[in-house]
Amino acid sequence: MLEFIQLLKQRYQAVLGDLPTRSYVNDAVKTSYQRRIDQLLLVEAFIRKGQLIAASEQPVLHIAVVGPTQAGKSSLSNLLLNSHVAGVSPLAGYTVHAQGFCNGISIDDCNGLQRYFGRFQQLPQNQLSKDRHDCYALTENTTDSALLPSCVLWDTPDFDSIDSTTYREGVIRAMALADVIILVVSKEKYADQSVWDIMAALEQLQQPTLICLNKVVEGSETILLKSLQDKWRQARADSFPEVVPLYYQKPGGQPEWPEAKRQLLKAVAHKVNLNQHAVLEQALLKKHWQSWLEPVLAEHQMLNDWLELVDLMMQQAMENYRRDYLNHPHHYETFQLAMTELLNLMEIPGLARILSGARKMLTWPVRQVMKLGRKRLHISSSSYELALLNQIAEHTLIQLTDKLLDKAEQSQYSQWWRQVNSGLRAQRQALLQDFDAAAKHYHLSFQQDVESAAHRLYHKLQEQPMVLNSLRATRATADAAVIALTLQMGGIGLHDLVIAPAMLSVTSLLAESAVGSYMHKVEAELKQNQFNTVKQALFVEILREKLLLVPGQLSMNGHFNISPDQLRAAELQLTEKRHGLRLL
Ligand SMILES: Nc1nc2c(ncn2[C@@H]2O[C@H](COP(=O)(O)OP(=O)(O)OP(=O)(O)O)[C@@H](O)[C@H]2O)c(=O)[nH]1
Ligand SMILES: [Mg+2]
Repeated sequence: MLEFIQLLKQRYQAVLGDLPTRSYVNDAVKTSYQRRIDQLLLVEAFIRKGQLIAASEQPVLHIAVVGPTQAGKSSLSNLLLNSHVAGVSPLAGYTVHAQGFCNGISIDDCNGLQRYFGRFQQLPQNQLSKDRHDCYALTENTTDSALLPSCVLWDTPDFDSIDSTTYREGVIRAMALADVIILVVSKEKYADQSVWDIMAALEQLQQPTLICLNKVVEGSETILLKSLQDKWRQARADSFPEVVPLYYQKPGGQPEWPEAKRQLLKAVAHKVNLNQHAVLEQALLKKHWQSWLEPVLAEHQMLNDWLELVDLMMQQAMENYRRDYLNHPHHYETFQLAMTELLNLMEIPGLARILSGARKMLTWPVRQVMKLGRKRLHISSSSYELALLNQIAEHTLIQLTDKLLDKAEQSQYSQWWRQVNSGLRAQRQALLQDFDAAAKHYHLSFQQDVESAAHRLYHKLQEQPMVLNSLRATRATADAAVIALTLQMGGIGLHDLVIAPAMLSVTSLLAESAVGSYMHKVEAELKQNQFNTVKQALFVEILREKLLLVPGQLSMNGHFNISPDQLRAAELQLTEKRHGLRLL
């Protein structure tokens, strides 16, 4: 699951990083993507926290001091630690790294922390640099604290200053690590939306929480408390935590911990329950799962729409092919070609003389190859079918472009459709060339089927010597045979066949003869076979397959590119039994 969350987070970051250049993407999308990245960072860290707990024999208690800039987090950390280890400054956004201070424990007790922080490097506090944010510090505090239990107290950066986006991940990691949260707010900042967004985001982690209301003037806390409570209730459903008011000291002063609350933090620490972690982790994942995957699922839907669109176009293309070629009375040349083969086989008297000269000179195999080679080249170049197929392919791509533009206009994810369209435009030429090459190949190899149709007819005719002889005897057949020969020699084009009256009359002679119904059967089978071959070899294997690859070749950054299989595997992990509990 951790890997999937990381992948999803990286994809969100890449997609978001790709957005600014596109003016039509509204800010709401950016904001919601940023929020999801924060949620993913939080859940990623929370899963790592689970691993840390599982790997520790005696888990260390972690307390994080969080809050908006200048609220007094570092000042409060010092107060709690009874020291001056945390840097305090009137400059906003002063603390930019998570800094842990070991109280009552040693750094050695914190093994596994580096693993928790992953790519963040642990450095001595004095080596932290403002220029580098992917690090944190861990320091042993030597002064005794009367307020804290044994723990690591984390002073954290703010999450609301302008620069905070650059070091936000450190804050999130510290927050997910924390068993106890101390929220520090000053009276100026407690109502800020950023504070309550964070508090809402942490609700699922169910950390015992304390609110420190800093810089308050004595006597004003009752009104503030009421308002604070309202804010909490708007953000979270769990009970309102204890609030510790820290009164404003004269300039340069420090917050002061109330005497009556000296044991408070130790009491809060007792409420920590690490056994709940796995359950909370699942609940957190479940809470956001649908919203995180919304654009991923939308992409899957679009891929599916694309598939359906391509299939529809292929279907239309095949309908056009059937209407304009296979079923077209003037253009269907393939069967006529079979008829010319038949005429060849019939060895029409009179023609033998013309042919025999050439035949005698060549032995059969060479003769056959010569004949086929020359004929096939010639047949391809003059084929109406080939020209039509290329025209249909071109028309299909034009129609696809139109449909893509429609989709881009209607869809919430217009960018995806636009990019598919430019991908298609970029590949158009190559697609048509591949199609043309495949069409030529089909056309040549289909001559075998044409010849076998001719042979079937010829065998049938041999069973009917009367028909065969009367055919041989007609003038029309002799004329047609001459046309057939002329075709083979390259004297006429294929398309001339279908309008040659002699060819037509041979066809109708046969149709009316005893082999008429057989001839229709052969023709129908040839057509069906041809339809299937063209569909498979050209439209399915070439055009459709290449079109379906177009979305996968889009620039990675603008898209999630998480496959349905990857998603399924992750969802399986989400629903599988863990620790004997089935949550989903
Ligand atoms: N007078 C007075 N000043 C305080 C008190 N608490 C904090 N300050 C001042 O407020 C300023 C900010 O305090 P910090 O503790 O650095 O605040 P922070 O929340 O850590 O701020 P960042 O690190 O920038 O996020 C400093 O100048 C402190 O001296 C207080 O109780 N009284
Ligand atoms: Mg600070």
